[in-house]
Amino acid sequence: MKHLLITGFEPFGGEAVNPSWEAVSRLPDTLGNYRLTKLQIPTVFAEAAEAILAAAVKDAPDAILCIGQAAGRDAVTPERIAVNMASAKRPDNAGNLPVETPIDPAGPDGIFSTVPAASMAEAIIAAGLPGRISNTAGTYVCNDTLYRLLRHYAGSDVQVGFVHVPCLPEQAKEGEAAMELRDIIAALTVAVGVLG
Ligand code: PCA
Repeated sequence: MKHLLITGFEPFGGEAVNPSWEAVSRLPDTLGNYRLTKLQIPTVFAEAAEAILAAAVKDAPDAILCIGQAAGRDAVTPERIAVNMASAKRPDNAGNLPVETPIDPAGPDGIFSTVPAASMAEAIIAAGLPGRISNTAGTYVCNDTLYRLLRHYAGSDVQVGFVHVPCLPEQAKEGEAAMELRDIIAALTVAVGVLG
């Protein structure tokens, strides 16, 4: 059986919950070919990726899938690419506020995810759930985490991916998109099923 390290973020921006961890923490311990290790990570630039790499050293995963909240999105969105840019509009949970800062001055401008993001989106849609490929993970902590992991695992067999999920109904402001927790869990289950 293969091993998947799957992560969700702690709440940030004054929220009480983060749907990514609410969903990840409720996934079963095995899914398809994979045994799952679930990890909650800090919403802090660089530290989130460091926490994942520390966990990965202990129990070498075959794949790493990070899940994050994307307020305003109306679908579960596998990310195609991470960009070498950190630019925040609000401080992270440690007070960091990078503006127009390269994540790694020696790194490439962008790095494609190494999971089949487009197939994941198609599978979510085929399951009757809202799904869509995303071509930007933003320039906040989620993109930073994906970029650092992809850079670390470049050229290795470890697959690295990221899926953004909508807010929960209790978080969404008037008129803002949201998705029920059970649907987010179902979509993530489908996404994991697409991993080889
Ligand atoms: N979403 C933020 C960081 C943590 C999270 O869940 C982001 O999209 O960068």
